Amino acid sequence: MSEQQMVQLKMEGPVAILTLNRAKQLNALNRQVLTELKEHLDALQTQKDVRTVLVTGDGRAFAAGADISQMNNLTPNEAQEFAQFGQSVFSQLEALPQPTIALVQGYALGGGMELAMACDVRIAAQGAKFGQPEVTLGILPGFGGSQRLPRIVGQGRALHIMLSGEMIDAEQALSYGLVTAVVPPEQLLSAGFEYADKLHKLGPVALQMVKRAVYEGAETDIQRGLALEAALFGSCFTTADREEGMTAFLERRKPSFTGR
Ligand code: CO8
Repeated sequence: MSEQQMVQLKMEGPVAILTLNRAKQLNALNRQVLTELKEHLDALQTQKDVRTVLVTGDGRAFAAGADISQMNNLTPNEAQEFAQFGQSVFSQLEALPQPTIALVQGYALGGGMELAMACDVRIAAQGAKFGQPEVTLGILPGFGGSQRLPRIVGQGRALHIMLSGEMIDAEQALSYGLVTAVVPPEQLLSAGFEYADKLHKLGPVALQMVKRAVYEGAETDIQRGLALEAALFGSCFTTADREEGMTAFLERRKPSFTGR
């Protein structure tokens, strides 16, 4: 891993916290940030003891977008390659077996908002600002925003956000369904841990199946999506967690899942 540590990984029991650590530049996403993020994801995706991943930013921004000073001199081919690199890192984040929660304080703009959207759940601090201001720079979102935003908030709202380039506040993001909760800034991290605690009482295999059904199903038509759901449903019946969950219900006790 690079010595500068633009992305920190901290473990707190079963929770991994990924923190963008470039506060002076409002956590602008340059190649090094994305590379370090990828290195952490490479490690996390095989760590079964990690049950939830929180993604957050240090300072007064979650992330204010891709690094404009680094993008400014790119050739068309280099720009396409950079977009593909960022997309692949965010797709890797989305495909993590563990649930991921973006904890957004301050600005989540451009690539920063796209990073938040590659997480499964988003919680905002009061005062957070979201936006896809790429059009103000003469570009369009390039780290997956044009694809994920319509899937999350619907085409009309997504087009409004991307065409206007205007920021929306945390309350509006809540009303759009872009975030699921808005909390006081000082409670943002604890809100992430509380959410993680709730997930840890559930079977990790079932959570993983939900992610796969949603994300892989979104890539296909409804008939194939339904077939995928049925196949995943069937495979749950090979797990000890399914047996424990149903037996515990019938015995009127709390289940104790083992992740098998
Ligand atoms: N890139 C590089 N540096 C940035 C960025 C950024 N996106 N955002 C902020 N910074 C830097 C500033 O340059 C400044 O640095 P310095 O102190 O050295 O001058 C520092 O962070 C603090 O920023 P400001 O002084 O501007 O702080 P303000 O509080 O005045 O303003 C804003 C905060 C409103 C967030 C403002 O910084 C801003 O508008 N930032 C840019 C937001 C933006 O346009 N983001 C979208 C970028 S494009 C993108 O994300 C596309 C993703 C896909 C790329 C595909 C690859 C080709």
